[in-house]
Formats: sequence, structure tokens, C-alpha cells
Amino acid sequence: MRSIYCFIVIVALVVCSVEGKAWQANYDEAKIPKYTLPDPLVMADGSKVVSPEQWRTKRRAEILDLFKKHVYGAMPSAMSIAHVDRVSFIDNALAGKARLLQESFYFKKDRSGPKIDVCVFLPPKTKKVKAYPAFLILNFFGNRTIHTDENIRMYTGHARLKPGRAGRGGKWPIEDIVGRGYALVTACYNNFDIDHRVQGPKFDDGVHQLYPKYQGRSDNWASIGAWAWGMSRILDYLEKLEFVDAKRVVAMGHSRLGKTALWAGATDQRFALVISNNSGCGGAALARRRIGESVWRINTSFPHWFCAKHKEYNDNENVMPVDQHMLISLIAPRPVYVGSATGDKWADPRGEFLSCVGADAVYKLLNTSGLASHSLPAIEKPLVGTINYHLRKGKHDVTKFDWTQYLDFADRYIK
Ligand code: GTR
Repeated sequence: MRSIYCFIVIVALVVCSVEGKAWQANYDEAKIPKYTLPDPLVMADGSKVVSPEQWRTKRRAEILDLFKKHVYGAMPSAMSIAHVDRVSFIDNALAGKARLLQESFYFKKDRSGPKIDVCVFLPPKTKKVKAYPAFLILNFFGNRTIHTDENIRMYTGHARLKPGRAGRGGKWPIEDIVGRGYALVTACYNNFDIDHRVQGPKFDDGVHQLYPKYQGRSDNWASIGAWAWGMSRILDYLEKLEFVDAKRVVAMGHSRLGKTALWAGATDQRFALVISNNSGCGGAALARRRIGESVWRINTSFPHWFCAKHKEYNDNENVMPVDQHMLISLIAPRPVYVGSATGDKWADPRGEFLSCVGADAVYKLLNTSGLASHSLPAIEKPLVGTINYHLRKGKHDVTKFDWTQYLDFADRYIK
């Protein structure tokens, strides 16, 4: 009896005290604090944005700047790729269903510093198509972990790689992707910046070492920013690769990499489409709702993901000059897809939907169809429009259902 009592006390202490603070995630809609979302169509000087022209020339830049200063940090300009080394190019990957090109690129002439190992899966060779539309997706644990094909070389970078392990997002349906006529391009996010917090955030390794001037600032370039910047550098690489049509590339990501895909789509308008899967707090979910993961919680668990200034909004979301609907607005008028899951309460599926609702006025102003409805759709009944949204059954993951919708979405625009 006594040991059961002790067990209950210990569990209660663990649940109630996260990093020295009494805290428990709220999952109750009735307990959401009152909030008003900033209006993406009201300029900093209070005037209303009434024309697409005003959005394009003024308001969009204001919002982008706010996200850099208050959320993700500065975004350095492009650094050109100094070398691309071909590692292998084979015709018979995935049991003959795909071609596999593996290359590494470097930013420095002497090949010191970051090395990016890219894998490009292509449909089998035909005379008809030369340059394919593509999905660009960073992976968590190394290229080798997304599929069992042993032609994929082992990752030699950061030690977190667990060979053969699918990791977050599971194995990827590469046969289906190339079978539908797309290239799949991937690299491990740790190639750009290792996702660690060794005694606090460290911003002097990975690609951060290329731009030391951003360190120590309130808008310091942090990890999500570095991963998004990395997606843009892969797009630079694709612009020179004859097999991919760089004007038809989808920026896609799951979870923290879903946050990254949204920021990449916002900062780099060359991405034709953007897909965020289960991206949650700091991704598609509205911060002001404070359901599931909150700004304080994410900044405490992952202090290296966002810029230093973002910490000022811990438990203080209402004073943030932006919320995540404005991040989606920055993707307009390009088509975007936000995927949620019923069992992914930590990511606040309704908050992910409400961001789409909040971005709709911008999409409509830009003469697109925007979001088809402002009511949360039924489970597994996707809303199709320029803003796309679904809520599927199940947990935090990328499932077959998700992939089917994302491929159909790409077919509608870039096939
Ligand atoms: C969680 C984090 C989420 C999400 C997820 C992931 O621990 O709280 O924001 O990004 O990790 O990336 O798997």
C-alpha cells in the first residue's frame, strides 16, 4: 500500500513539475485564454490592405520581417555551392522501380565545413520526361533510414543515426512517389545544423559557422531557420540539376520539419507548393490558443529552435506581433496543405486548422480560392482549395492516408 502511495506521489511530481515549473498541458477548449489574432491585412501603420499590390509590395515584407525578429531569427542570404561531388547514379534502385542519384555538396572551396549528402530518387528513364516535379523533404536520421534499399549510402555525420531505423515519419513510400511521376529529394536535417541542446543552444556549428555575425543577437539565426535555409540551398542545387524542374518543387516536412517547411515556403518563394504535416506549435498551430505544446514549453524543451527574442513570449503569447496564420499567409498565393491528426493533441489539430482560416482572407485577396470552409471538416474529409486541410484518424506520423492526399494535391498543381 505504502509503495503504491509513493508511486502516485512521484508520478504527480513529475507531471506537475517540468524543468522546475508547475505545468501541465491544457487540452480543454473551455480553458483557452481570451485572445485576438493580429490581422494580416492591417499594415503596421494601421491602414487596411485592400489590393494584391499593397500585399505584395508592403504588407508581406512587414510580416516576414516580424517573423524574423520575433520567431525564427534572421535568414542570411544564399551562399553559393562551391562543389558538387557525384557519389553514385544507378538505374536499378528500389528493385528497378527508381533511379537513385547520390551527390554531396559543399559551400567551401577546400571542402571543409558543412557537407550536404543529397539523395535524389527519380522515376525510371523514359524519352518523354527529362525534368521531373519533385518533393523536397528533409529527414531526421539520415538518408539510409527512409527506405530499406541498401543502395542508399550510410550517413557519416552526426552520431544520432540509428541504421535501419525509420524514425519519425516512418519509411517513405518512395515507390508510390516515383510511380506517380515525381522525384523525391532528401538530406538529413543534421547536415545543416545538429538538433541538439548541449548545455544550451550552440549556434557555431553546422551552417551557422558560415555566418558568425548572427550569433548573440536577439534575432539570432537558430535551428529551424538553418534547416529552412538548407532547404533553399537544396533548391539552388536542384536549379542546376537537369533531372528536376526546380519551378515545380514541393517543400514538405513532418513535425519539427513541418515547421521548417512552412518557414522555408515563407522565406523562399521559389517553392511552388508547401506541405506541413503535424507541425504543431511554431508550425501551423496558433500560439495564442495554448493547447497542447505552448510557447513556454517549446522554448524550454528546444531553446535552440527559435531566436532569443522568442523567449519573451513564454506564457505571454498575446503580445506577439504575429501568430501562425500569418506564417501561412506568407505562402500565399501558392497552394499550401496542412495535415493534422486526431491523436496528435500535442500539436493542436484545431489550432492548425484555425491558422488556415486566419490566412484565408489573404489568399482570397490574392484572387485564389483559399480555404473551402471555415468549419473544421469531418475526419478524413479533406478540404480542397488553394489552402488544403485534413484531419485524419491516428497519431503523430505521416501515414498512407496523408501521402495519398499530398500526392493528389501535387497532381493538381505541378504534374
Ligand atoms: C516534439 C515537439 C514538437 C514536434 C515533435 C517532433 O517533441 O514538442 O513540437 O516538433 O517533437 O518534431 O517530432
